[in-house]
Amino acid sequence: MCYRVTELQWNFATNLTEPNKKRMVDAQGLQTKLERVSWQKAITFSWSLLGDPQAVRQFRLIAAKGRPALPEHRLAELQKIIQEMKDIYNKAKVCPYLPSMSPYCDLSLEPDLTRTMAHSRSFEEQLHAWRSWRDAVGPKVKEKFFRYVDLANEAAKLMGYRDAGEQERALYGVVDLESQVSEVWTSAAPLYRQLHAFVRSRLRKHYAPHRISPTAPIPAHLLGNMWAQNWKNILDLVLPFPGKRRADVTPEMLRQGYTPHRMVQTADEFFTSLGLKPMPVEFWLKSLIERPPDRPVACKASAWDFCNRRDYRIKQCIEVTMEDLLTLHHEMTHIEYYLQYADQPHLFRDGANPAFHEAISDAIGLSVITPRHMHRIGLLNNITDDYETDINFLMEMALDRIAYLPFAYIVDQWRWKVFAEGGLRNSVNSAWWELRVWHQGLIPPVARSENDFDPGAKYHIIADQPYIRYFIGLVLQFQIHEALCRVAGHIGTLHTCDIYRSREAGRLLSEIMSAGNSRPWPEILRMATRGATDKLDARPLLEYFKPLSLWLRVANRDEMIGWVTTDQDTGMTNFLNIIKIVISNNIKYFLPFLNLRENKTYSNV
Ligand code: X8Z
Ligand code: ZN
Repeated sequence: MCYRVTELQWNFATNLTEPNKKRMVDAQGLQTKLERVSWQKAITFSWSLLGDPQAVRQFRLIAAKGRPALPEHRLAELQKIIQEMKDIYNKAKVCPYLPSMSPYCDLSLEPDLTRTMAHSRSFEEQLHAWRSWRDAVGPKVKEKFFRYVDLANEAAKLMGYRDAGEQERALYGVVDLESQVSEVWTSAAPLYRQLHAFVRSRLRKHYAPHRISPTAPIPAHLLGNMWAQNWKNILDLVLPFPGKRRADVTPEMLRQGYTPHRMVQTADEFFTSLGLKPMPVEFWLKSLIERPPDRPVACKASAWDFCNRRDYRIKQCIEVTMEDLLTLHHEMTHIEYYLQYADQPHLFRDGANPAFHEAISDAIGLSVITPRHMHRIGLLNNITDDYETDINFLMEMALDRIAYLPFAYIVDQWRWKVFAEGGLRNSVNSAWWELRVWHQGLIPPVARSENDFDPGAKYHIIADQPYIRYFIGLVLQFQIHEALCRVAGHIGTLHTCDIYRSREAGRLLSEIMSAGNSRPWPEILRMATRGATDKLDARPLLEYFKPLSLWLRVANRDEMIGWVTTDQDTGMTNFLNIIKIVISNNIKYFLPFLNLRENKTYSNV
C-alpha cells in the first residue's frame, strides 16, 4: 500500500495533471481504509502483554497514529476542510503595490510576494505585500479553521488524548517535552535578543528612525520574509563588516562546468567519503533533478522513500548555484537515512522522532557550508579565516537559524493553546500576537483585530502540519553536529568543523540512522553524545555562535536589549494591560516606564 500510494504521489508531483491527482487521491482513500482496519484490529488485541518489546512498540505506533478512530464521514469532513483551506492558501492572489505595475490582481505568494518581502527595501511596498497576503487568506480560512479544531480534537479524544495538541506531543514519547522545549528557548533567548537589538538598530539606519523605535518591537514586515521567520534576506542591511562577505562559490561552479548531475555526484561522494552508502541504482535512474521543459511539476525539493527497499528518489529542479548544492546535500541526507534504516520493519522506517530527519540533514549542512569544505571539494581557492569574515559568516547563519528559533517555538505554542481551549474563538488573533510580541519582539505594522486571522496566513497552520519539529530539529542539529565533530577529532571552533572524509563520524551517523524509529529517541541521543545527555540541549548551539554572541554584546553597547510595548504599538485590544519588558542591559531605558506605568505586569526584567 505504501509503495502504491507513494508511486502515485510521485506521478502527480512530477506531472501535475487532473487524472494523476485523481489516481493519487483514490489510492490515499484506500490507504485511509487500511489504516482504519489495522487500528481496529490493533486496539481489540491485548498486545501490551506480548513478550517482544519491539512488537509492542509497533502495535503502539499503529494504535496512536493518525485519526482512525474518527467515524468515516467525520474523517472525510476533516480531510475535506483541510483541503479547502489549502486550496484557498494555494490559490490566493493579491493586487500589485502600484496599479501602474500591472492592472491585474494576480500576484501569488510564490514567487511574487516572497520576492517582494526578500528584496524590496521600501517600507510601504513590503507593508502592502504583508497586509494583502493576510487579507487574502486569513478571514477566508478562519471559520473553517475552527471547524477543523473541533474535528481534530474529537479525533484526539476518541484516541484517548485530552486534545489534538496532546496527541501531537505524544509522538515524541517523553512526558517532559514541553518543559524541555521551553527550557531550551529560555537558554537561547538572550542570544536572540542580542541579534534582535542589532538588527533593529541597523533597520533604523536604513528606514527613517521615526518608523522604528529603539525600545519597541520591530515592525513584522521588515525582516525579509513573509512571517519574519528567517531573516537571511536582509543580510545586506546588517552585515557587520561590509566587503567581507562569505564567498559564494556559484561563479566557480559555473566556471568548472558543473551540471545538476555533477552536483549529485559531489553530494554522493560526501556520503561515501564517510564510509556511508552510495545512492542506489534506482536513485540515479528515476530521480528528477532538472525542471522538465514539457510538463508542470511541483519543483519544491523533496526526498522519497518508496517503501520497497529498492526505490529511492529525489525531486529537485536543480540550478547550478551554491544554494542548490546545499539543498541537494540536505535532500540526499534524507535518502541516506532511508537507506540506513531500510532493514527495519516498515513501521520503524522513520526518524527517531519527528524532528530527527531534518536535524540530521541540517547537521550535515553545517559541515558542507563551511569555507573549509568548499575548499576541500575544490570550489574555493583559499580560505579567508580572518576574524571579520568569520563574524560575517556567523551573522549569516544567525539570521537563518537564531532568528528562526522563536518563530519555530511559538507556532505550536499558539496551536496547542487553541486546541486546549477548543478554538479560542474570541481571542484567537490576539493570542497569536501576544506570542509574536513576547517571544519574537515583533509588532504588526498595521492595527490588527479579531476580524483578522494572521496565523492562518502560515501554511503549516492551515495544512494541519505540526511545527514543533522544526524547533526541536534546529536544536538537535547542533547537538548532532557537535557529537560528529568530536568523534571526527575536530580541533577548533564548532562553526569551522567539516566532518567530510571522517570514517568515525560516518560510523556514528550510521549508528544513529540505522536505528530508525525502533528505539526511544532519548536513547539514541544518549548514544550519539557518548552518554553525555538524552535531552534537548541549547549548549552546542550557543557554543557554535559564541564568537558572534561576544561580538554582538560589544556592538550593542548603546542599544536597549529587549523591547517595551504598549497598546499603541500592537493595535490589539485584548492584552493591553500588559507591558512587556523583556530584558535590558541599560536600565536607563526602563526608568520612564517604571515610573509612569504602575499597576502593570512586568516580567523577565
Ligand atoms: O516546511 C518546511 C520545509 C519542508 S519540511 C520546506 N520548512 C519550514 C517552513 O517553511 O516554515 C523548512 C524551514 C521551516
Ligand atoms: Zn528536509
